[in-house]
Amino acid sequence: WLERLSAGAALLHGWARAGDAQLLDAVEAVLRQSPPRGMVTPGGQAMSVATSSCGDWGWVSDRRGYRYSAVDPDSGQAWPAMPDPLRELARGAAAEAGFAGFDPDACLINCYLPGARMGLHQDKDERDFSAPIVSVSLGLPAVFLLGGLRRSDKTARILLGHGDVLVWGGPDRMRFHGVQPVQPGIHPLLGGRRINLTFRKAR
Ligand code: MD5
Ligand code: FE
Repeated sequence: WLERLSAGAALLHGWARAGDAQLLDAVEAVLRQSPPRGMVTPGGQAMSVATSSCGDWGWVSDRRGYRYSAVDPDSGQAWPAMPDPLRELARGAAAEAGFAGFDPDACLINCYLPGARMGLHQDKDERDFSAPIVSVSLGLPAVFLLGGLRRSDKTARILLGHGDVLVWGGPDRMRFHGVQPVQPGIHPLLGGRRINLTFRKAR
């Protein structure tokens, strides 16, 4: 069911559950071509989340900064194409939340093992902030932190389980957000990990 969190943000509970095995197969195929890897922030901090991408653009971070790249810096090749089931899931979820016509050109794949977390940040490396962002959670649950437009705004905690899909657009697109450390556990399909797919219009 659709839970409206605010004017531009919706949580589609369990939206990605129905096709989860096919979805995971497609994600695993991408990860064989471009395996998840640790990245460092421009400040030199190692990120605890391992990251890959598919689609025309992939998000990368290193000492030179955050940016979108058409090439996987590890393989020297283009990122794997965005599999149709992923694209269709993102388009369908966006439309359900009121953003018909969403056409993502980047899918960031965040792989969390127990203890991995993501600090409070905004997504602002994209060229056009008018497009929404669609986030799909798979595997172990995580506590998502949803803040406001200033870093100091207080955060709400939202539990994200397997198959939950969040859509952020309009005034909510630029909220600060993060993920608390993932707790150990075993998910029947994914085992001891959480994977988050983040679909974006990068360029
Ligand atoms: C995750 N990933 O669970 C999250 C899901 C990232 C990231 O944050 O940057 O890779 S995406 C959550 C999100 C995206 C855009 C806007 C907002 C939340 N928001 O306004 O709260 O790995
Ligand atoms: Fe983010």
